[in-house]
Amino acid sequence: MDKGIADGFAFVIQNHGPKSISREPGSSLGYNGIPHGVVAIEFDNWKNTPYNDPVYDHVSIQIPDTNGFLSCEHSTNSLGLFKSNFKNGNINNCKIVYNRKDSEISIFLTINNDNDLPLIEKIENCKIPFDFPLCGYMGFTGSCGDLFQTTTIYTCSIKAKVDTLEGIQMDLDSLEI
Ligand SMILES: [Ca+2]
Repeated sequence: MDKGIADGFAFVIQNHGPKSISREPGSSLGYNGIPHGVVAIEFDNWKNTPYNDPVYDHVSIQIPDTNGFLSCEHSTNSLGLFKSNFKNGNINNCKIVYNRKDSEISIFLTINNDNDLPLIEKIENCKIPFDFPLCGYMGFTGSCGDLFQTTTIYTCSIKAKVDTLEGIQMDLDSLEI
């Protein structure tokens, strides 16, 4: 991601359709309100009071509301988050691991700061209160409002142990964020 101002992007899993995206600009990060949602991992670098965003840039695990719509709301729909420095103009690397057996998600984000050793930011073993569906759509969404920035996804690879259904591992490599 470049050092532009707002708003961020998300890695989204949903069961609505291959072209499903939020129609709200800016704060929705392109996913807020998508029906039949499963989970969104948001990389959010703009504080939006209506969604109770924390005051700092963050990575958060967001689940749908009670009607199944993916939600940016943090007070009711965030399972966990961590403060992040991903908006640095460098290529950073992220790994997201979902373990079906324990219904847990972990996120490992390697931040490549100039002139510094890589910084590892993470949240581990965050409990998901439902089983992931056995099929769905994965993709990236993003949005801007009046302020702009550029996010580039260089590579994304997914590894899944679909034979046992005990674990699904997703590796998202080399995200320029
Ligand atoms: Ca925001």
